[in-house]
Amino acid sequence: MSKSELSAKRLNKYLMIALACMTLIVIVLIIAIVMSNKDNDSTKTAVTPTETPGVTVAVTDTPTPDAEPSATLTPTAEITPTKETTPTAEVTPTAEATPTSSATPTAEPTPTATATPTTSATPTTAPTNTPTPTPTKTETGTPVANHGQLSVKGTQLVDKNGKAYQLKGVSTHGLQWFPQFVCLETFQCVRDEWGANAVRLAMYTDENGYCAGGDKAKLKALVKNGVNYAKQLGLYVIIDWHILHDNDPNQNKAEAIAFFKEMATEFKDYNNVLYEICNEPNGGTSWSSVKSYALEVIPAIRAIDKDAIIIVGTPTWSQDVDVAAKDPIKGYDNIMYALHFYAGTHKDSLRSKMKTAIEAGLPIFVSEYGICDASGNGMCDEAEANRWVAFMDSYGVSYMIWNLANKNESSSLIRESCKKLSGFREADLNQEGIWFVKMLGGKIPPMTEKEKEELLNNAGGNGGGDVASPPAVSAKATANGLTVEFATTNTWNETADKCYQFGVRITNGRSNSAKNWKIVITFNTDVKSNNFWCCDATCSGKTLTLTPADFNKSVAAGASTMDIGLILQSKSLLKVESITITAE
Ligand code: IDC
Repeated sequence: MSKSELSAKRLNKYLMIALACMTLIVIVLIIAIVMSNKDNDSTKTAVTPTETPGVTVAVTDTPTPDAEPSATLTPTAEITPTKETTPTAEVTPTAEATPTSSATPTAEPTPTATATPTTSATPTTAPTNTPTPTPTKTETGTPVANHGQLSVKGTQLVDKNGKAYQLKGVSTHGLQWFPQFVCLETFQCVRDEWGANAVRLAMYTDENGYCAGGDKAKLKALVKNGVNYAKQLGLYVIIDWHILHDNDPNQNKAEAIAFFKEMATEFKDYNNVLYEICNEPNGGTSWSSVKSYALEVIPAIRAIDKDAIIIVGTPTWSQDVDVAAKDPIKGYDNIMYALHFYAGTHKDSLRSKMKTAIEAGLPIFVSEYGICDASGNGMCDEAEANRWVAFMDSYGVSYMIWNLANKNESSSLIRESCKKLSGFREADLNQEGIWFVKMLGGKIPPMTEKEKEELLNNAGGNGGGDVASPPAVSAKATANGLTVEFATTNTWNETADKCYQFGVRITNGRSNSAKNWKIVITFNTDVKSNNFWCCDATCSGKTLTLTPADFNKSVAAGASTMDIGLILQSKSLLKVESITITAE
């Protein structure tokens, strides 16, 4: 071995040792790094599917054959179950399904419990929670801000964009009797909580009204304030020259012209005012007489206010629209004709007059209606009222309910016992009021069982019989084409007894007459009756049996009985347990 061979061999040996040392160092370093990672990064241990539920979801949802666990196990954004199973965007009925949030400008921003189905992931829950939409409730902004100056196009009321628009609102009672409800607070409640878009100011001419000894200045101030409150709230407002017992508007024509000139001067630049120039001509006043009155009042208004809607009353308490349709007022735009109904009294035959008139081209405005009888009292007929609403809606007709007051009568929306001016609960309203708010899709707190009971117990607390038509006791049954409706019209306490006044109505839906009808009602407790009319009533324990009087033994096909009623007394609160009707 040469000297050079020897040194090369030695060099190789050193190199091998150096390499071995370096390999050792690298191994030690790798072990150190691995160990330190193991301590610091706990997610690396979470790769075992059994260790965290999150992993199980990931693996089953996205079966990745890939051996690299960290890639499949940490895509939280896509896999998190909450994201997939709560499609908040579709399910939560925000803007469309809960009108409270977008529609009522101020009222209740909190959606109701039923309307936020956060617990359910099925998108079908949204439609079932959708209340009946009404023009005012589905919009943001006030009715007047959205719809501006109204006008008449053909038979239809239209808004500033020429689109069909319905006013659905409330008429005050006589301003001389119930001035307190003409206030910002009540009107705001009517708009935001009840869902109305218009108010009507009923200024009686007779009965201590404007032309019969009433305080003219005060009445005019009420009208002007009322219009300004409505303007402030973006509500439409009807100024109603409320003739009634003074039959013919010509009786006070000069006063009417002066009044409307003053109003038109004051409000010519407002876009929310409508004028109703004669509530209900009656007492044989003919259409030609009404028309000649209108032909003097309309030009007086038009000379000042060029475009406001003017509503003209029609004969027979604003029912003879068919007569007016044959001879309408010519030469003026934006004229409408009043039709008034009370669902307890007026039914199909009045609707057919309305249909005839509209089809003949007459623009109709229902500037007053009630769901009780035409006296403004008696039983409410919700089924008939609903038929009217559907009918008016189908023709795009506007309607204003009678009345915004707390008088002891069925047509007063507010109970006599309620002295509030806003924030009404169901317990504060009469049957007509509750029906109205529901019909408009408004939102008010419902009546609790306790409130129902309290209402009955307090009835009569200030003299007896002061609660009109509490909804506490009512029943309805249909059998063999016959329907019987049984409802409280009044309640009060008498010493140890609870007293209930009931109205009863039988409707014969058969094609032949029904004879010798018999109604049997069973209550939860014993009842007695000493007072009944248009029927015969006998009580035995918990059972009441009603049979006809001499004159109503037979109910014609399609007809309803009228005026059957009775007073029942019991020791405790009444509940109907069963009701049957039979007839030959
Ligand atoms: C009624 C009121 C009642 C008042 C009476 C006065 O409800 O409290 O004592 O007027 O005359 C109408 C009239 C409207 C009536 C209403 C109910 O426009 O003034 O109100 N009605 O009778 N037309 C048909 C019914």
